[in-house]
Amino acid sequence: MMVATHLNLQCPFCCATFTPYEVRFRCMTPTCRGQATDIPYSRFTGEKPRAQGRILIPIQKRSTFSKPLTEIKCDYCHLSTITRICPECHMELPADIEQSEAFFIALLGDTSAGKTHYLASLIGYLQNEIGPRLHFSLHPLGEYSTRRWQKRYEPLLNSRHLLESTPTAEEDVQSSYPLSFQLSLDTGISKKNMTLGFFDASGSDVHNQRAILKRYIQNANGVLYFIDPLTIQTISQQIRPASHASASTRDTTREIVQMPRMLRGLFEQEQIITPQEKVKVPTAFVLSKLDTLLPLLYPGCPLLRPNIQQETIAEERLQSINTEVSSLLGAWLGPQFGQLVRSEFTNYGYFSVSALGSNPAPNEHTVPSLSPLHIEDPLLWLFAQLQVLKTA
Ligand SMILES: Nc1nc2c(ncn2[C@@H]2O[C@H](COP(=O)(O)OP(=O)(O)OP(=O)(O)O)[C@@H](O)[C@H]2O)c(=O)[nH]1
Ligand SMILES: [Mg+2]
Ligand SMILES: [Zn+2]
Ligand SMILES: [Zn+2]
Repeated sequence: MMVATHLNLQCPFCCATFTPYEVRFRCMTPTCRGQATDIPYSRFTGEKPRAQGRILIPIQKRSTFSKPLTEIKCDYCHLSTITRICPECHMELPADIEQSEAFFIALLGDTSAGKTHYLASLIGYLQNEIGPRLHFSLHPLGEYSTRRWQKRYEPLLNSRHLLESTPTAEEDVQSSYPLSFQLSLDTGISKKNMTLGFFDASGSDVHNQRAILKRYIQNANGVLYFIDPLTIQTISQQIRPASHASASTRDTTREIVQMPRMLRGLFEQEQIITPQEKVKVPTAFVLSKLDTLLPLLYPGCPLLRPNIQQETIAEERLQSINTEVSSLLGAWLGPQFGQLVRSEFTNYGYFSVSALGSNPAPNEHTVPSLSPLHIEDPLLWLFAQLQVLKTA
């Protein structure tokens, strides 16, 4: 029998929860003869099975109320290891997992809504602009996340390459899991580490309400729901002449209006809320591709004002953006959308962002420059709701 403990740990890679007594170890001796293929690891990463360090399972004697082990001896090479791994996915756990809180954020929305470019541009902006101002640093967590980040996201920042549409979870198992970062907050006297995991869904999985959303919804501490303005007919009709042909001809206005109900349904399905309850997880409704909307905004609109560099989260500014985007969506989608959001969610906000700063020319694979607009707003709002950083 496992010794019960109040402290449950959560894997930053696969979101499994377990007690410290269930943690496993990996022998790291390069010459150890106990190496073997690791099926759970390759199932998780999608990599071909290969010989890896031996998995060591601590045996906790019944009725011993001892502390969980911090190191263990390999039964093959007899050398000690302190490398702890998740009992489910076998990924190496951060050494300070007991002290670092994890926050998972689900990026949802239809195909091409702008989720992946948003995430890439956001991380770059947090690393270079917001982090130094709010005293934190951010990096992909471990080698696995670093590889995923470098392959699927970083080309936008390094070479202004447009990114590929996210594969469905069936096409690529990685889409089922969060992309995790370590956020280190400098509190003056010490450093506070936390994990930030982003579920970047394939729009097709969201649209078809695929089973993988289960993991997203069950673990999300916050939701960023993206709305593509180019799929709202009242908008695309007004901006098409000025923008490129990429303005979609598909009118999904009706689907967008019904979306709060669909999203709420996912929470109900996972029994996170009862049919009588509203969704409590903070949810940001994000109108993407703000650059294409600029010609439609009136002079003095808060969305036209650049964000002022501040050392705190400016809640007043976020509030004025919220009011503005809410009324723009009301004008473009009709009053039903706002009404559905009010009746299905308790904690929500409206935002508008541009990940790129300009509309990419058709058939181009790169953007001439990367100048995001209001990119940090929805995340800083979520941070304030989740008390990730101190607010003003
Ligand atoms: N004008 C403009 N276009 C953008 C912006 N961000 C993304 N796009 C365009 O929208 C397309 C789709 O963006 P993605 O980020 O791949 O959309 P997604 O929501 O991740 O799509 P799926 O992965 O297929 O679900 C991109 O190829 C860009 O052409 C933006 O900030 N402004
Ligand atoms: Mg994507
Ligand atoms: Zn795991
Ligand atoms: Zn060994």
